Amino acid sequence: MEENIKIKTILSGIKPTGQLTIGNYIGAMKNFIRLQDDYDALYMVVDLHALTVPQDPKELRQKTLSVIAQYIAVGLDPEKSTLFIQSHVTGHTELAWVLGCLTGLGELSRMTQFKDKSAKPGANINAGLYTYPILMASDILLYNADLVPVGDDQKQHVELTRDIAIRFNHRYSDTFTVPEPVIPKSGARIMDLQDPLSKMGKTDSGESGRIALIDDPAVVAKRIKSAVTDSGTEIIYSDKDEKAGIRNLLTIYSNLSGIQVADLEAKYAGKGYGEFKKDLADIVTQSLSPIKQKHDELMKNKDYLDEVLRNGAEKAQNKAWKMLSKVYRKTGLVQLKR
Ligand code: AQP
Repeated sequence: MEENIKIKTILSGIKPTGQLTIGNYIGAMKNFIRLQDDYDALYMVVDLHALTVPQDPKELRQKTLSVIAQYIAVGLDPEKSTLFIQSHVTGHTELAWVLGCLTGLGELSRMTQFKDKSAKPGANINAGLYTYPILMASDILLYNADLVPVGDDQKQHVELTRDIAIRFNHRYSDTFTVPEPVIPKSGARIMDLQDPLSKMGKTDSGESGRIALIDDPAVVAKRIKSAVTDSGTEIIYSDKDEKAGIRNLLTIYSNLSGIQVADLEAKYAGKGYGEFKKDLADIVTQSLSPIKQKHDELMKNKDYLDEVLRNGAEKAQNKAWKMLSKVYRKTGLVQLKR
């Protein structure tokens, strides 16, 4: 008899708060692509999360579509993966309410990302920024995801999601799959080119500290050339803070070229930072040029993007309704007879 094997679900999302960086690509999207063949893959643009910081409505719409175009441009195939926009599916915010009633204020206050973002001068510390991890838990649990590919900075939020899932299952009955984060061994935290002790962020890094997937090649070359290094000469991967700049550039080089860091150290032994940076700029522009080209083409074909999003929303919504109704039933909310 044929065995009925359940295909595992993989899910992740990116906030359309700015242009996607090579940090998003190396830390998360490369795993999105790698895993889409073997899993029921759902990748969304988490536009509701973007509202935790003030957004210009017109720009937000444009950036959201641009992220979908970048998903496809990097190699996500709408025939294999469900690509959708979070706000197109009813259920994310509803489930977040239920989960919020199971989450302690102390747990939210311990989230490093909240502490970092709210400590920034002039930060807009709103309730959404604080409760964001609950909405993220809801995004994941609504689809019973087994695996969540993320960069290092999101690990704590996935851990909170696991705690909430376990708590719900314990209080009611077994309902949610407890998800596992998938974090790359190398490149889980790509650093700011100007401040290599801080994460490269879409909004937190200044323009010269980040490289966007759709930056022009000349801009990419300039940013790499002006990346902060150190007063030494050695191109080595060292944990020392003063080598943070070179360590970050080696990580980017290795991830985009597929060459091991040790081989890069050997290749550049006795050579200067200038030559290393020039080669790295070539590697980065070669990797990003086809992505930019494909993205720009897709952005001219809004009908196609609309169709992808319509199909994605429909597939995701079917799953979301089922889960939400199960959760409402288990928590004791009255359901109408069909
Ligand atoms: N620098 C990074 N290195 C490795 N992975 C990263 N990710 C983000 N930055 C890096 C991973 O990309 C996925 C999507 O993240 P996000 O953009 O939705 O949220 P974020 O983690 O809060 O990233 P930003 O760039 O800092 O967002 P802004 O500046 O808009 O607040 C996640 O898996 C993340 O780990």
